Amino acid sequence: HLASQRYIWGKNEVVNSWVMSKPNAHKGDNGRVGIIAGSEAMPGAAALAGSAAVRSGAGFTTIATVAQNVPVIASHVKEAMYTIFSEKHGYLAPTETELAAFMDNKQSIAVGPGLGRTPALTKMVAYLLVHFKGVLIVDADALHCLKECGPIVQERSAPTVITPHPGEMAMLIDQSVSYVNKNRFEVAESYAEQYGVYVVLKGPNTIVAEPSGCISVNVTGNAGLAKGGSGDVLTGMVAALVARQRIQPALSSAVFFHGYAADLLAKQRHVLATITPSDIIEHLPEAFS
Ligand code: NPW
Ligand code: AMP
Ligand code: MG
Repeated sequence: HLASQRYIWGKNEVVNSWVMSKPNAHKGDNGRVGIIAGSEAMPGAAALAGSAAVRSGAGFTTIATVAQNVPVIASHVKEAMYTIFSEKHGYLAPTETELAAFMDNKQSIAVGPGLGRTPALTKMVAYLLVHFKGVLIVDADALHCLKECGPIVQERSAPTVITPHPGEMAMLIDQSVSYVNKNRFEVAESYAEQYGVYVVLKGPNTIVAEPSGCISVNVTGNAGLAKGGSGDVLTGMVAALVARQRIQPALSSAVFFHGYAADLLAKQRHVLATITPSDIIEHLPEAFS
């Protein structure tokens, strides 16, 4: 059956639903966020996601990555803490003990940016799906493990969010990218309902589909976001917002602000190709204001 409700998530919806941090809040109240990201060849994805989480208000951000990445990432994301996971050939291969310790106390964990696709990643995603009780955000390479994870996706009782671009969505449903692009509402809605997950189907006019069938459509963003790393930034923002607000509106608002920062930059720059994902993070304060 088709969605009971479809709506545009615009500026009024964002402003009216926004939950301000309490004046007497301490860092623990602002959310403990985990980011599992990066491999030897892709430290930038972890830096972008971690930096975006910090800039979006996460009280504590901890990045789990390979040891050799920590100095380079930490020089960009000074506010984050770091967990070094075991690795194999430059890719993360954590033990269950390492994963269990990392999950402890976190309201949200994002897994995927820059991890590469390895058998160890499938084990890691399966472990998180079964054992993590907070909001799990599955992005990028981690999305490629979901089909192999089977029924544990549906069986999970804590919330799961997936953030595929159209290429990743096509892979998940064994269809072509053009099929996804022609049927965006139906694809997002039916996946969300079938698997009981929140689907953030990216691309111009990103859609957020809830397991209940509700769908919101984003109206911000522009082609300045069409650059490697934009999605990694969004993942960090989503992880931060869901850690301290209700999952919806947090998802729709994260998508709104990501695009709104790009729109602010577009007004200043005119040449969209000069916008970078790092610029998006720098313009988040202006966008949030
Ligand atoms: P084509 O060939 O472009 O037409 P992949 P990925 C297709 C990390 N990154 N948007 C596309 O088709 C990520 O976090 C690290 C996008 C192609 O076949 C991941 O870990 C960075 N793609 C890893 O790289 C910065 C679309 O889907 C495939 C599409 C791989 O992620 C970059 C691409 O998907 C990057 O974020 C659409 N609208 N429509 C870093 N600095 O460390 C169709 N496609 O192979 O999963 O590649 O998204 O780059
Ligand atoms: P990813 O492909 O994972 O790096 O994610 C790309 C991000 O940039 C998503 O949030 C997309 O919605 C956004 N994006 C990419 N291209 C465009 C575009 N032409 N217009 C609006 N948003 C875009
Ligand atoms: Mg991506």
